Amino acid sequence: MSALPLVDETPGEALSLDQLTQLLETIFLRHGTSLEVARSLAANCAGAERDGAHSHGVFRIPGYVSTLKSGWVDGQAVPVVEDVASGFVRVDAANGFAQPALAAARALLVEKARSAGIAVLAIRNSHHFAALWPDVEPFAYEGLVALSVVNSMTCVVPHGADRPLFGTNPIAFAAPRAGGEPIVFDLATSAIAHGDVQIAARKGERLPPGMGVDSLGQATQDPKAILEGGALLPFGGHKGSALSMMVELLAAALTGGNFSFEFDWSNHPGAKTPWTGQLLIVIDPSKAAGQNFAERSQELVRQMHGVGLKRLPGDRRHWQREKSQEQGITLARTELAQLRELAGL
Ligand code: NDP
Ligand code: PYC
Repeated sequence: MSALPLVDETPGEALSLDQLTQLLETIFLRHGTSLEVARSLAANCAGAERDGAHSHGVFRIPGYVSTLKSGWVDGQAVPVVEDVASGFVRVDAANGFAQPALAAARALLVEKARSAGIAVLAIRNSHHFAALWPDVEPFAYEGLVALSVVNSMTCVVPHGADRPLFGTNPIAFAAPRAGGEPIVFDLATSAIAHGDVQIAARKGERLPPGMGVDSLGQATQDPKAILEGGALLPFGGHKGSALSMMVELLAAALTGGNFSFEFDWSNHPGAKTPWTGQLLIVIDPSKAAGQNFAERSQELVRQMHGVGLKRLPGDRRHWQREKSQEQGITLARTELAQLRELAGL
């Protein structure tokens, strides 16, 4: 975990989503991925940047590139999909990225969820370096409820322990809502995502208290001390720690993927992508008893607003999405120059 140099954040040009996606696709192709993988990762990363999910937007591109160069991940991998039971699909991502593995299994997963009412997708031998909400949100647009977990790399100290073991292990959930955007949340089970610690280090900013410890296990607000031999803490003490443990079990033990502590990338300098697993559970709420689920979601939101809530999880992304659609996606000048260089332009 090495800290990054301070960068010039001066805003540069604004790009449309298509322009940014195309630029990122060119970078992936230039660094050895198949067209399918390039398209999948570019769309994911550009969508994150459009929604202001900066810790998993273009900030990640140098990490993808160094990982591809290191030979740690197979950018040409062809996922192998297995139909194992009426409600269970398995995918071996073949040491490739998780997003193309999900794409390969998606139609079968939805078909099973619609016929059985629920279906599980277990992805193993996969690398996930992105935000998790893009994996679940599309299901909710199709009227389905989706939950996903993915484990990452050892950098989180379990509550009550002395040393890191868990990954930052996010959980994402999406549910349809009548008359509004789906309800979506996506959260790391660490107090802060590793990507946000890197961004704070890059900007020379301090973190709020309670996020991590230094190499001696002492509480610190210095992101560099966390990145250079320190570690993160789970969010919410023993509660976040239990959720992180659950993610290790579901995303790794259940799928056949690696736990966050099980892979060793030390022979691949530049490798940054966790080689783990991912689980998705998709439910068709039309099978449930009672009123229309999407109406019930809307009723819950109405009541939450009624007690004074101003912001739902996902609202900030949608506000930013609208802004990006109107004004384009503005990247820092240096960031855009770096992307163009990586694209060979
Ligand atoms: P945040 O803490 O920023 O946000 C977590 C969730 O809470 C989001 O859904 C967010 O909605 C919502 N939220 C935030 N603030 C408020 C508020 N004041 N009121 C209501 N809702 C709020 O995310 P994290 O830092 O935990 O995670 C960032 C990203 O990192 C995630 O996309 C995650 O998937 C990714 N990640 C990926 C990993 C991997 O292995 N691939 C590992 C760890 C993290 P909104 O988005 O609208 O702000
Ligand atoms: O931000 O914690 C993180 C993360 C880990 C892997 C990808 N993102």
